Amino acid sequence: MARKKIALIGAGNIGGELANMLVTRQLGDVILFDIAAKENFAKGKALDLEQSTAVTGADARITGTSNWADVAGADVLIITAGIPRKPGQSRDDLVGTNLPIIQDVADNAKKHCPNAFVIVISNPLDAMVYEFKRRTGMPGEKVVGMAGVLDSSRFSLFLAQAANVSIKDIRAMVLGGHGDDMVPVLSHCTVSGVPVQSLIEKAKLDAIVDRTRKGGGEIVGLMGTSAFYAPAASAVAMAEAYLLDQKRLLPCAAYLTGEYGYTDLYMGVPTVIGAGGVEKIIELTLTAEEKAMLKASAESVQKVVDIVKAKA
Ligand code: A3D
Repeated sequence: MARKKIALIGAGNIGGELANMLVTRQLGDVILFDIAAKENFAKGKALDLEQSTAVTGADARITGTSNWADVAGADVLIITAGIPRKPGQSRDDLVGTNLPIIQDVADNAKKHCPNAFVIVISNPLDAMVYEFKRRTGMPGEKVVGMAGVLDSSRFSLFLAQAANVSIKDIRAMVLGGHGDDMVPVLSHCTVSGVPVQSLIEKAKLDAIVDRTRKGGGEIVGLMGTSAFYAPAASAVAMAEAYLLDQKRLLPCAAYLTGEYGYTDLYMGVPTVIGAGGVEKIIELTLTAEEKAMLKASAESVQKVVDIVKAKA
């Protein structure tokens, strides 16, 4: 069987780490695409990484390019094109800069790889993935946003540290929009099936929920730019679920057509990802408090989507 083709649109911090992880896991050949002004940067990163395969033994080709023709026929497209946050900025502050970028990427993706499974990472996430789907007309099951896996990974780490248990045993999910009012779902959160509320006291849990919501900002504050290791690992988990038909249950920004009472909106919900893309959206039973938080989060997403719609 021919190797799969995975195109990374944006060869910056997340793009580079994505390429490294995808190649190390031998999930396919990788195209690192960036704008013409950064073509040599993309080519250099690709060459550096390809040279590492002599040491790691990974069988994969890595190509740096600014030519969309090289992306043609990609099986998976992961989009990080755009600018990241700086300290003091919210994700929504990026909409003015990143909207025309996502529109440019959408137009080219529609032309060159209309059958790809698309994972959008650019912020403001829920609005950017909405615009990508709207502009390309691609089916909802083939266009998802990465945020829930990352937000859940932050939530899981803080819970594992507080309970002093292995991170492997944490089952935790964050739903809703990828903003500071995201919804860490405590009612479905366990340590290998043991409800987390029975292991960690309420005040500590409240602090963990708060830290999770501000988890992206914490890293921007420390580094002056946004996170890239955990975001890349999260998107690789999604790409791998699709490429290997793993049918993993992962929280992703998915296109809603009535689920949880929302229509024509992208928001983080539990999904099953396999060879069909988003094969299923799981509707959890939420507490009244969680439902109210989800409503507030959906309203925040809708506000940014309305800005996008007005400019589109
Ligand atoms: P960065 O290292 O700046 O890389 C972005 C790359 O995109 C740069 O190399 C740009 O040249 C490139 N680019 C700009 N315009 C285009 C275009 N039209 N076509 C192709 N490439 C282009 O940023 P990063 O990798 O740290 O972050 C990328 C995006 O991901 C930002 O918008 C972040 O806010 C976002 N992000 C999202 C999450 C989520 O959980 C959703 C987490 C972390 C970062």
